[in-house]
Amino acid sequence: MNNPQVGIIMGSDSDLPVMQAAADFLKAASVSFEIKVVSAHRTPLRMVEYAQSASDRGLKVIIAGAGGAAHLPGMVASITNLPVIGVPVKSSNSIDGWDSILSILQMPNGIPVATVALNGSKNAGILACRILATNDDALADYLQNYQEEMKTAVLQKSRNVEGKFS
Ligand code: RP5
Repeated sequence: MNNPQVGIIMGSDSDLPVMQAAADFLKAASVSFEIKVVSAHRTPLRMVEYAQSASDRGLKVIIAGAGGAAHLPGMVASITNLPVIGVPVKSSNSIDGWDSILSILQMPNGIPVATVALNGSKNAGILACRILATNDDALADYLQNYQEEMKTAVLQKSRNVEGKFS
């Protein structure tokens, strides 16, 4: 995609089934993004180059997903000043997901990572859109409509549940 606003990175292609939902939300919202495998441990210099160049290349938000000893989001956040959203992935080398969560969540003061739920990449995509929508009225409208649709769906579910007992 030309002039990506959001960078989606993940530690391995094995993270893609989880990270796909972030890409899907951005695509549906017509937000330009790039998506790459960048490993903190296997390609540390690529990670540094990616984070150092991200702002100059026009990225506004980075979504970083990783599993196990998940250092990618925090290390990227330590290099760039862009907002970084971390997605803990329950991966093949993850004990039960808590390793991924805590590795991404428990950042030291000064280097924030906005951590979403385990495997919660859809919310990472939505949060990235909310950040961009502070300066994009059309995107803000899209997100407002998205919330209205959720509300309508919940009300319909409630009517369905109520109907079973009336
Ligand atoms: C992490 O190790 C990756 O983010 C992935 O979640 C996990 C396993 O990677 P693979 O062995 O599947 O490549 O760095």
